[in-house]
Amino acid sequence: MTDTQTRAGFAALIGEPNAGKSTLLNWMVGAKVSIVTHKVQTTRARIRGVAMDDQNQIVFVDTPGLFRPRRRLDRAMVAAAWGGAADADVVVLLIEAHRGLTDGVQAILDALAENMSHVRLALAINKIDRVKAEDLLALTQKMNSAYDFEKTFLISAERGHGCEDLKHWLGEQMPEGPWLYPDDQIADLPMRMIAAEITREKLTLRLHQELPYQLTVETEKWEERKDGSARIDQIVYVSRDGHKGIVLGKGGETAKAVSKAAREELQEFLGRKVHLFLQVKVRPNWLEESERYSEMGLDFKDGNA
Ligand SMILES: Nc1nc2c(ncn2[C@@H]2O[C@H](COP(=O)(O)OP(=O)(O)OP(=O)(O)O)[C@@H](O)[C@H]2O)c(=O)[nH]1
Ligand SMILES: [Mg+2]
Repeated sequence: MTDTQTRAGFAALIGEPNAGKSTLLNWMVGAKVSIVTHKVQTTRARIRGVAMDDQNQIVFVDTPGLFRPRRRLDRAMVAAAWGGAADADVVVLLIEAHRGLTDGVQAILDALAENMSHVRLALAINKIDRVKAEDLLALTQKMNSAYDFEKTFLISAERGHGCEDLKHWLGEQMPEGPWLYPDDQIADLPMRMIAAEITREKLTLRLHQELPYQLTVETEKWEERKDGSARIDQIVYVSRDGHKGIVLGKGGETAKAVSKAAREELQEFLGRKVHLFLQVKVRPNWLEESERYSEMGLDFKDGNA
């Protein structure tokens, strides 16, 4: 009887911006469902990805990075991250091996101790490919004297090192019960949102400084065509006139390159032809508009101090 008992639950990934949470989620799911860039604050909302370990189902919850919020969007992102942790059966804190116990990590540990001491917490030291093995032992000890983690994993989310062990352990920690999603479903994000995220990733990779933070992408229209292809219309909202010019680039070059890269990835994801049309609109106040937040899957009210 125990052989057929299934388990299912939620494992939230939290950590500082850039720790590798989205990379780990994608590895666990076996597909890219959450966008990844080398820049901080890439993920904006809670994204779920479904992974199976034998008969155990783990619904991974990718969260925005935790940092000291300043603006409304920051606050909504950080609130979404803590919300993801509070609802999970197990929380995995990701830190970067080469950065160690930073002030930012310490702040997260303090907040966990204060508000979330009931939450089961595991530590994943990520990016072990960037450090020497002997440094890892010292960091493991330092982290475990700073907080009483249930378990520590040494991983490289990018290369997959240690990830199988982490998945297996999490599978065993999930509560007994029926699966929450069909076992062939990998994400619960609507396709139009995944499509917008892919375009935002390509923009973030190509644009410099603060600009990626200042823009948002929405899928405006999605049309299924008779020939099996899809026509997708998206709007890139920016807050200033000058930003529109930067997103478009000289002679529209930047927008064209972004649109090509996004279209190629979408075609691969969907397995069919895609016609992608991007439009850039200036909307000075979009960072204060509740509709923009609901499109991103964030709670506008959480952005209030
Ligand atoms: N060397 C190395 N780089 C990694 C590893 N895992 C992730 N990265 C890189 O770290 C950067 C950030 O990865 P993300 O997965 O976007 O990080 P995140 O924690 O989701 O970041 P936010 O969404 O901004 O909070 C990317 O450039 C990844 O390629 C790893 O194991 N080793
Ligand atoms: Mg992320």
